Amino acid sequence: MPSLHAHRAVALVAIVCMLGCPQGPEETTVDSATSDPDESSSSSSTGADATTDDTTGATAGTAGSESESESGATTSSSTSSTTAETTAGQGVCGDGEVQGDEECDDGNDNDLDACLSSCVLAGCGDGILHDNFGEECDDGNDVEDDGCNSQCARDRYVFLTSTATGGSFGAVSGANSHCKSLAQDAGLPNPLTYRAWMSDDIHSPDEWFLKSKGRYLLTNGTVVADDWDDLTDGTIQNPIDVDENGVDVGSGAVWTNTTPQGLKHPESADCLGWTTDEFPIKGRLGYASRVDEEWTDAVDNPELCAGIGHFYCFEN
Ligand SMILES: [Ca+2]
Ligand SMILES: [Ca+2]
Ligand SMILES: [Ca+2]
Ligand SMILES: [Ca+2]
Repeated sequence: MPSLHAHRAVALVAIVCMLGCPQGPEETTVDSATSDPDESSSSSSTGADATTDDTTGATAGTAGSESESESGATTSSSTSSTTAETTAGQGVCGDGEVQGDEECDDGNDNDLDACLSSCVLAGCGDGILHDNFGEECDDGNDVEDDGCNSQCARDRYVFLTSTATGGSFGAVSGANSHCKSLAQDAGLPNPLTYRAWMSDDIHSPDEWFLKSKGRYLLTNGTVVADDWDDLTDGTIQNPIDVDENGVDVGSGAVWTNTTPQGLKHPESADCLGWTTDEFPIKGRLGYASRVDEEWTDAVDNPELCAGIGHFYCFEN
């Protein structure tokens, strides 16, 4: 066993010296030859040059590789130390990489996309309107009754038409046009979005209306419902008895043919698609003074189309 170790030791020394024992006897000889004044300067110089070249080459190579190695090590340690500091800190918002407390970092200054320039995810309540994400408004607060609620849904107006008519008014589209016209004349916001709360024999508000998460208000500010679900749950908070100008009409029949859920009434009666007021054709209506289901579906329905009714107009 010891002899085996000895062999290995010798072999290792041999390998080590083959790879790098620069102070070999030949070089020493050359060095002494170089230092010999009798040698011609050229040969000495040549020898010295050769030796120096070798040595310099080796040294330069070693120095170079050491230098590279050191410089590489220095660079990489410097980089990793920088990275470590950055990771440990808040990072740099805007560099395109998510670090520290950043929720996101898309590397741009666009606040209208999914990541704000402050590296916070865009959303309802940040005070920036993101209609591309379904926000109707964003007032940056959680106050529900200031026109923009905590779900970023805005208020919508509802009114009872100041006018009334028999059951012939050019179909639901005629009623819609009348709602738009009255809303526009009254200076209400988004007048061209208005629709009549009305069904014909086929369609209904459930299909036509945007099911808002925001409030429905009378034009005098009174709350009718907190949202679509509240509007269609069978009762409303206050009667829809105020017209487009904020005037309290008080009561009146209203053409609807619509259930409290916003659907076409199962026993549909719509004055032949709201195109006739001739006897004995009938239509269904609601009562403007009511908050129970009779607001849209009166118990004594249907009524003759020769009677007079208002419309409920909703901002959509
Ligand atoms: Ca960043
Ligand atoms: Ca952005
Ligand atoms: Ca927003
Ligand atoms: Ca608000």
